[in-house]
Amino acid sequence: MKLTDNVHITKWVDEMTALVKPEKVVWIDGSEAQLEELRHEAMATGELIKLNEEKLPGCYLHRSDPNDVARVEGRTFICSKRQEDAGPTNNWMDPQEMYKKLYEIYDGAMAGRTMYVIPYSMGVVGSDFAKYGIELTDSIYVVVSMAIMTRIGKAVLDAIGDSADYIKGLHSKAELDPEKRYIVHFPEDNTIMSVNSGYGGNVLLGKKCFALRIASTLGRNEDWMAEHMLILGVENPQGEVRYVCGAFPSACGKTNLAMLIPPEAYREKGWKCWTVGDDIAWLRIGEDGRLWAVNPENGFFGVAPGTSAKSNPNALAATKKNTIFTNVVHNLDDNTVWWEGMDKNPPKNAENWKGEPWDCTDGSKGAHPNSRFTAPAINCPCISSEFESKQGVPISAIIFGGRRAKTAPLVYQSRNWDHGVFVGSIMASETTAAATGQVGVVRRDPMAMRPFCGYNMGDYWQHWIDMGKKLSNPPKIFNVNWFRTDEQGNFEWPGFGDNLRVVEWVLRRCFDEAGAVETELGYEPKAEDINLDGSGVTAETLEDLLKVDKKLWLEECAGIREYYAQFGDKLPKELAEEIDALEAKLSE
Ligand code: GTP
Ligand code: SPV
Ligand code: MN
Repeated sequence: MKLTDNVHITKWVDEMTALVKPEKVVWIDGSEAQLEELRHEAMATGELIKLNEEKLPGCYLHRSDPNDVARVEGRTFICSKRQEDAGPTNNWMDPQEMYKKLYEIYDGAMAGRTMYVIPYSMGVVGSDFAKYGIELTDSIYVVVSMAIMTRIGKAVLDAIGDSADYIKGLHSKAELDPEKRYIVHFPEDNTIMSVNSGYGGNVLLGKKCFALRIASTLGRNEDWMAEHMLILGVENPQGEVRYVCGAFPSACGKTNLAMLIPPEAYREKGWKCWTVGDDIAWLRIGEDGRLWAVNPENGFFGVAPGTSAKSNPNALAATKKNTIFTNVVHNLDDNTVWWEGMDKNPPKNAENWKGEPWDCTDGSKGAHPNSRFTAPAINCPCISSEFESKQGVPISAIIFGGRRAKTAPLVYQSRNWDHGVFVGSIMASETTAAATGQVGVVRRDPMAMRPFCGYNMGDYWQHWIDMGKKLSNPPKIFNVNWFRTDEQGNFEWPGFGDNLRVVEWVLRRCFDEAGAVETELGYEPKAEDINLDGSGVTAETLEDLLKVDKKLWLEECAGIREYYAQFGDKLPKELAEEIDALEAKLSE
């Protein structure tokens, strides 16, 4: 039964139905009864495995195809009419050509299957910030995951009313053929098409496809920003909560920073941290001239390996009920899950992420390095009271960061907004398992948006600069690196909860409460400006972590120039001036 009379929706659903030819069409109303029915259906086919109801109530294990475990950046396209609007960092094809190619693949792709129609909202339904989408899919895993990650159902259709203002999304697992796998965005048509994949980042279309690639384009046209950022509230002993956004590339620590537990010495004094978001921020200019952030998501699609009671107890706690685990170890003794880094007791009687018998002593990994949990945000013990706030939270600082074994210091502050945009634009990080391809190679990932910017990156930088001009009270911009290593390759900074020591300095800088010294890169704390009490880090190590190696940075400048060159005259003049200025300072 159709749940709406909106002709813009019904006409499109009918057209897509005629294309993919499902056996039946089911509209998702968002009721628990309907979702429960679907979970049962998925259990019968093995698509979901019900886990131990006492230990993990409402939790399921899902396995994606072994050839389909991460985002496929090489097969992700931005199909704007003009190639220059997609820019050099995106794959591009002429929209008409791409539609033709995709329609051939979609033709009859859902034959014999059910097509689900999922109305969903990014943001609180009915709020000024919310944007709506409809995803058509032949996967129950997608339906039940979207029910965690977004707000779904009839209420969304009611909010859309008879408007044509919604994002169209068509997903089909089709044959899961990696050669015919495409994740395609038509920003000029507000349309997303994803085919031949079943992996979260490729198929939960509200997330990277809509909330970043399509939304970044909307934001450019409507004077706001869609960013790959966590949103964290830090409450000091005086009870003031100050908010920061952090843009780190995939699997570089956003979820961990967003759910940070203060070190003991901080907890004793009354410091607390609150999670507003762990992956995506939509940012707008408030009437007060500050930047305000909302998290458009409703759940966490977090990296499982490494998540433990020690590293991130809040994330672990969030996964204890109503969670879907993907590609982790199945402990057959008590029907629970496990992954590398959870604890030191891998299960003896278990299946690995592929569902094969797994011997934890044979040296093979039990969980896929990009295995994930899909958990409701409300499960998180430190979820912010502002999580559902309609206007969002005011941002004091933006923190960029990446994985750099050398080069980038522990922390530095930019001189001003434009210089901060420069700092974001020159981000580089070692690649991770979040996307297919080589792991551990340094690549440029401006603002952690390289895989997610829906238009020309040069225009995107210009948009950042333009937004700065419209903010009378802009956030201060910083860069951090938790991943500097010593000669032996060990991390020099303890990271995780201890990152609050750096964030404290960052926030104090925003309120003129902390000192700094000027370096070639910007402002850095003096070693005594960072509280090391109980961290085990010596002042000497901290000094080392803050050191700027001029020779390495001059090499970095050459790399930045080479990277910038591909943008031609799309490179904002402000950034061209900043690289000149940096090189001049390093050459003094
Ligand atoms: P996406 O969900 O892919 O966008 O990733 P994310 O940025 O949320 O990354 P996440 O917080 O899940 O961290 C990924 C990996 O980085 C995990 O293996 C963590 O253990 C590791 N990590 C996170 N924070 C730190 C840190 O402060 N220091 C070190 N050394 N590792 C960290
Ligand atoms: C990322 O890769 O940045 C993620 C996971 O947050 S995915 O949804 O796969 O993009
Ligand atoms: Mn992410």
